[in-house]
Amino acid sequence: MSTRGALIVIEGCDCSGKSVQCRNILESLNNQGIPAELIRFPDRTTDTGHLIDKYLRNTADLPDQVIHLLFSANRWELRSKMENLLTNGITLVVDRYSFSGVAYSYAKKNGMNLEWLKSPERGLLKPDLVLFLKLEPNVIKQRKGFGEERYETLEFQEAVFRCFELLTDDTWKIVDADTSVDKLSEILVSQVVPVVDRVKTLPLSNLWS
Ligand code: NYM
Ligand code: MG
Repeated sequence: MSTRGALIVIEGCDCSGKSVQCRNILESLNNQGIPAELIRFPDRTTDTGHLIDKYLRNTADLPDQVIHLLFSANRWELRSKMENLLTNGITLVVDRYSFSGVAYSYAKKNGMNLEWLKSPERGLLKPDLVLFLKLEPNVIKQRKGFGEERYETLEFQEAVFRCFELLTDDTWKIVDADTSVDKLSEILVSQVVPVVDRVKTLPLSNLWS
């Protein structure tokens, strides 16, 4: 019987080390003979991604509702590709997902309610594991590059962190990211490998449905 790959999501505030960790996890899985690929949201290479990129770099302005739906559309563009890869036995390491979508929008506190924000995400694939890299906004603030894009202020990151907390469920593991890159990679890989094994014969399901 063919087995499926696992859908692993890495979440966190800006500059919490997600991208480096995603690369390290991928390399480690591949070294262990586990076929895996990296996916990153937003995917800035698609048409929706180009507009999202402009918005984040402050060269385009959009209503909060519009950018929220664009981030979601950017995930929907990849849904069938992701399902194909997973059913072909490829594990996906995903740098940000719907949780960033909801947390960053909800943190704006402009009246968009949680149910409305979650709604366009329903029907996307449900992750098997969400690893949340927890880092104090005060530490994040000192990291190289912080402050270059929209959303990258201490106050907003604190609000985003509190919004992420509202989205946790039993698929989440909160990991203290205030440690060395290598140690953190080791911790994350040790969480991922058993999940890859456990979900092999389980069906895929949909998020928030
Ligand atoms: N972001 C990311 C959102 O606001 N909604 C989303 O759905 C996603 C996936 O984009 N500040 C925000 C979080 C980040 C920014 O992501 C770009 P990154 O991983 O920093 O390139
Ligand atoms: Mg960023």
